[in-house]
Amino acid sequence: MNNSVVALLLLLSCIILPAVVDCRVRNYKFHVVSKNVTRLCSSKPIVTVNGKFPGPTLYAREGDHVLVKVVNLVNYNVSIHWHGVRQLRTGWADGPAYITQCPILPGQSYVYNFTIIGQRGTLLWHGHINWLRATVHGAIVILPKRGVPYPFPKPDDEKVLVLGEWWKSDTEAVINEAMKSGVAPNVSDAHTINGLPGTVANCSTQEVFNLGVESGKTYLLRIINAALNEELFFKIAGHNVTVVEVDATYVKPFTTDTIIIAPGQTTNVLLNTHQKSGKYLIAASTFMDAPVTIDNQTATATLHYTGGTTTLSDDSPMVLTTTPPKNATQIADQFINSLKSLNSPKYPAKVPLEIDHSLFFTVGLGVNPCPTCKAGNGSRVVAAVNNVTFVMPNTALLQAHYYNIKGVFTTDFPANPPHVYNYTANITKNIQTQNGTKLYRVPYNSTIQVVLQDTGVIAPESHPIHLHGFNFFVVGRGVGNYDPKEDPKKFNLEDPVERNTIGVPTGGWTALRFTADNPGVWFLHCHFEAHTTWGLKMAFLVDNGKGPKQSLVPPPKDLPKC
Ligand SMILES: *[C@@H]1O[C@H](CO)[C@@H](O)[C@H](O)[C@H]1NC(C)=O
Ligand SMILES: *[C@@H]1O[C@H](CO)[C@@H](O)[C@H](O)[C@H]1NC(C)=O
Ligand SMILES: *[C@@H]1O[C@H](CO)[C@@H](O)[C@H](O)[C@H]1NC(C)=O
Ligand SMILES: *[C@@H]1O[C@H](CO)[C@@H](O)[C@H](O)[C@H]1NC(C)=O
Ligand SMILES: *[C@@H]1O[C@H](CO)[C@@H](O)[C@H](O)[C@H]1NC(C)=O
Ligand SMILES: *[C@@H]1O[C@H](CO)[C@@H](O)[C@H](O)[C@H]1NC(C)=O
Ligand SMILES: *[C@@H]1O[C@H](CO)[C@@H](O)[C@H](O)[C@H]1NC(C)=O
Ligand SMILES: *[C@@H]1O[C@H](CO)[C@@H](O)[C@H](O)[C@H]1NC(C)=O
Ligand SMILES: *[C@@H]1O[C@H](CO)[C@@H](O)[C@H](O)[C@H]1NC(C)=O
Ligand SMILES: *[C@@H]1O[C@H](CO)[C@@H](O)[C@H](O)[C@H]1NC(C)=O
Ligand SMILES: *[C@@H]1O[C@H](CO)[C@@H](O)[C@H](O)[C@H]1NC(C)=O
Ligand SMILES: *[C@@H]1O[C@H](CO)[C@@H](O)[C@H](O)[C@H]1NC(C)=O
Ligand SMILES: [Cu+2]
Repeated sequence: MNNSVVALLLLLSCIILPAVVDCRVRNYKFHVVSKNVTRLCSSKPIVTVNGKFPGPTLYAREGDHVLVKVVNLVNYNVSIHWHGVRQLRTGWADGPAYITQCPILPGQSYVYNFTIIGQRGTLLWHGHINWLRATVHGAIVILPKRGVPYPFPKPDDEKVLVLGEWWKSDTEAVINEAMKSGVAPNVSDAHTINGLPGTVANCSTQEVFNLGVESGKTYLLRIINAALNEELFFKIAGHNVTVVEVDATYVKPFTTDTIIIAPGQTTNVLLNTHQKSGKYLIAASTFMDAPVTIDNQTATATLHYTGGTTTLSDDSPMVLTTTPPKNATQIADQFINSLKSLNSPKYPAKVPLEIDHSLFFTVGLGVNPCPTCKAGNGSRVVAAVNNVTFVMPNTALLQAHYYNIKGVFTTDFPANPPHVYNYTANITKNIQTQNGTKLYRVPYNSTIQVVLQDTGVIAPESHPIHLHGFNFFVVGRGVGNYDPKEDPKKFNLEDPVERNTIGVPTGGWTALRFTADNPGVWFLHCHFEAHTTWGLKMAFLVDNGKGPKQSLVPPPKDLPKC
């Protein structure tokens, strides 16, 4: 065969089999389609990608160019976010509806076009409009560059485990009902592991994910929390795991029997299959240390030693385990405090040491008047950052910025809350918020510190905060009110964990640092979908730099319009 034939064949196989063939350009087709799926012994139509729940895994290597053509074949507006992908200068491909793009309308399509730069590990993709991400989600696996080893023992094999939630109702109906009533939305009916809840009471069907392993091997488990509203504990009976990476950044390895993972976070662990044979329970259950109604169903799966060739007829009894109780704050804290950047010569922790913008953001709930909200007695629960409840615009913010369209947003997002008070006290007065589509604007390459402070309005509660377009370093964390004099003395500026989503502890605070080296409009929001819908969100506007490759690229021709 001559070279051009080889090149053509490679190109074709890269288009048809981007997950299997090693390509520098990965071409994916995501068809958003409705599919009837049976869970908990009843069937309902759900919105899926390519008919799969969870959706297909997107494989790429660090440095690859990724093209995903998303075709919307359902009667909902759609957009997809590549959660944690930096999207350097390609904000048009980030995905949050009305922030970086208008939705893909029914019958339309859009090609997400981005390059994976300086990242390797596990991330996730998910729907980023209304509550579609309940069923529209899947894994992103970024392999290291060819020939570059992992900074930990090479696993024999790897497996993806996507944790999620299942509703018997249509999730769009759940959130619409809650927004009408003004009160909290219904919680899910089950948790899932790779789409399956495990053995379920009052349902004869087996809906158990089976993870087949061989004895004496090392597996890399890529664990993703794709649930809408709940942080999860995850545990495997009879096995400890070694944590090696979170949010596609390497960490100093540590061993644990339980991991805690918030929605939007990913955790890679090594599992040594040191047992000889048998079946071991895998369990995922909610962590919630505030008086909030949760789905308390534990999802279960099976770790099954198959002895080489798959023989699933093993009758040995299952080795059981229980996850911590939902209020096990100490176990969660211990895990979170164990996470440190690898900070090796190859993977240094480039923590900003001089800060240009020092921000203090309260995050929490509020209550506003709502004459039509009967269930809420004439008021509705809202959420806010620095007392601003974010109002979604009708035009995407990035477009408004690029084309200089006036009246879509303002750049007066406050650097501090309007009042100083005891944030974590039981606050019952002055709990109204103000509306706004406010951005915080910074020059290219500024260094930013954000202290996120939970409030006690209604109840203190953990908030997994996600930042688009950047990774940040988690330099500090504590309970109660942040003390700007004493707490910075205890910051870890040496090897803080680097990630894209972090839980603000219930009734406490978290401090982050990042460098604004990515021009565009970047969303910051709670990854509990209920809180985001209520307005716990804002955005940063990062200006273009003056140098080459410091500007947002021009918008693609097929960018959806509002
Ligand atoms: C899916 O289920 C609904 C009922 O929930 C039914 O009306 C519809 O025909 C089913 N569609 C398919 C393709 O099976
Ligand atoms: C992807 O974007 C780059 C610029 O960032 C552009 O050169 C290229 O043509 C785009 N590819 C497609 C298929 O749109
Ligand atoms: C939410 O739960 C309530 C009480 O169980 C139920 O009446 C209502 O139908 C549920 N809403 C939806 C959209 O399923
Ligand atoms: C897990 O690690 C703990 C602490 O090191 C140890 O006590 C326990 O025996 C280990 N469990 C297993 C199943 O290896
Ligand atoms: C789970 O929640 C339900 C309803 O909220 C409650 O009745 C039940 O007692 C809870 N179960 C456990 C084990 O906490
Ligand atoms: C967790 O909840 C249980 C049952 O409600 C209670 O007995 C226990 O004291 C709580 N633990 C903590 C640490 O709050
Ligand atoms: C705030 O915005 C919401 C829509 O997001 C609207 O329903 C409400 O009336 C607004 N409140 C005020 C005081 O403007
Ligand atoms: C703030 O409120 C908390 C909870 O009520 C209380 O324990 C604490 O003493 C208060 N702090 C101050 C400075 O008043
Ligand atoms: C908060 O204060 C209100 C009013 O004083 C009281 O009804 C409520 O029980 C308190 N909540 C907590 C958790 O202390
Ligand atoms: C929040 O904003 C509302 C509306 O402007 C105001 O009434 C309230 O005092 C503010 N609350 C705080 C804690 O700043
Ligand atoms: C960004 O700022 C850092 C210092 O914080 C500096 O070392 C670096 O050269 C700057 N990069 C650009 C592209 O301006
Ligand atoms: C879909 O998006 C378009 C463009 O923003 C908007 O006009 C339309 O109302 C949206 N449709 C629904 C059902 O939300
Ligand atoms: Cu939240």
